[in-house]
Amino acid sequence: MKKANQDLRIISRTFKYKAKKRLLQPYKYHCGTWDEMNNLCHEAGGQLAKVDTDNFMYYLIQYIIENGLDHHHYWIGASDSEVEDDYRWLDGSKVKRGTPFWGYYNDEQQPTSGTDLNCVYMSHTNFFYFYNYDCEGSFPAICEQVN
Ligand SMILES: [Ca+2]
Repeated sequence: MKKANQDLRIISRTFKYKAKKRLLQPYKYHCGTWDEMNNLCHEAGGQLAKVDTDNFMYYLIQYIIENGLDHHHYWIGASDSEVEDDYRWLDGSKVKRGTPFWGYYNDEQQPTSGTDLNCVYMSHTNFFYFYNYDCEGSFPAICEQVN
């Protein structure tokens, strides 16, 4: 229960942030590489979102759908650019593997290995599960306020 409250606080904080037009955003109209979008988040006082709990992911996806933002993939703040196959959030913490975070592709659960696939997005064509992809791909992003 404590955990749930914590996640709700994150959500309400990001809602407040958006109200100030500074945002948590689904950046619906801006697309860019993972680095470009993280820079855009920085300019807004945040960073690419850390989607590290199932509960936060649930409310985030609900928010995306309720606001009609569900027609895009979104970069989030996870990558294995530093060490192949060792996915980390921007604060250096480990990205959990498996269900309920990662999607399914070609008979395998993501992420698939490959130094050409180092950045993570949430897939609108697959219920916003995580997929890894070329960091030079062009997607909108979900930014999160940084304390
Ligand atoms: Ca990789």
